[in-house]
Amino acid sequence: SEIEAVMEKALADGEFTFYIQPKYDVDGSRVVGAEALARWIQPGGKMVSPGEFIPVFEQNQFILQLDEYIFTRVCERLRNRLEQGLPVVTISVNVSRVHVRQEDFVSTYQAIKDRCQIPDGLIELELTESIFLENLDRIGSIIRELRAAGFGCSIDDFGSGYSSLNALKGMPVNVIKLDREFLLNEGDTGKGAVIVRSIIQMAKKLDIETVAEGVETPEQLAFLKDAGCDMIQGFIFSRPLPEPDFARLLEEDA
Ligand code: G
Ligand code: G
Ligand code: MN
Ligand code: NA
Repeated sequence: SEIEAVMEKALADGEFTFYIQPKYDVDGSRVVGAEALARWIQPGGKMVSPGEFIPVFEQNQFILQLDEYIFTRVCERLRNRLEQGLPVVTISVNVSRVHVRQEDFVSTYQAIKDRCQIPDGLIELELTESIFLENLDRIGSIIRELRAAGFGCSIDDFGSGYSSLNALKGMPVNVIKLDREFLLNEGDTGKGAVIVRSIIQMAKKLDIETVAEGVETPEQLAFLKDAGCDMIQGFIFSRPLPEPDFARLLEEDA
């Protein structure tokens, strides 16, 4: 494909970068974390959306290189801010399920974290719910290794399709990210609302924090606050921002 013809050169030329979307407390008064999201900005300024390139890169394995590249850039940025004494929050980075089939995934990520001297807990790795389709024993042991290496771990897109609640038993994740689909076209009375409330209650009992994604309206926010959701990520508070804009936000917040 067209994308495949240029992807390696694009990576080498620095066309890939990341935006950062803040996560807020339910009152929207404090930035409590953030997610790094890959962006491909081609010469001339054309932005290719992740929706176009991530599926292609998952097919051809190039996602392994892109994820590691984004993760490395985020670690370097954090190191730089820590050295300057600037405020930081926990940043989550997406990891494709393709990684969990690689023998050296955990050791590679740990080596980058160590090289950048990132304190434990400052990076969270987001594993999409579709990892539940992989070997569950293997996923469980990878998550345990990641936690032991000082990474936070979240299940992204939780509830979008594959979740088996039973699988959570063997997965010591510390965060669940509720899929945006839950919030679409729903008041706080529909079946979706009952399910969201139940997931949040279950998560609390399992000592797992919850993030609601794609929150856009005051009604959704009020519902999530009432349901006891811990963190809000969505356009209602902020879009994904270029890194310098996010940095400014943190410094104003501090
Ligand atoms: O930023 P946006 O909402 O358009 O992202 C679209 C999708 O791309 C999301 O599902 C997100 O998880 C995925 N995505 C964004 N950045 C990365 C990345 O660095 N690695 C992987 N594997 N997926 C990403
Ligand atoms: O990794 P994940 O699939 O969770 O990626 C989050 C995606 O959701 C990104 O593409 C981001 O741009 C998008 N997003 C974040 N907040 C909102 C929102 O409030 N509404 C919509 N429609 N998309 C959002
Ligand atoms: Mn994500
Ligand atoms: Na998601």
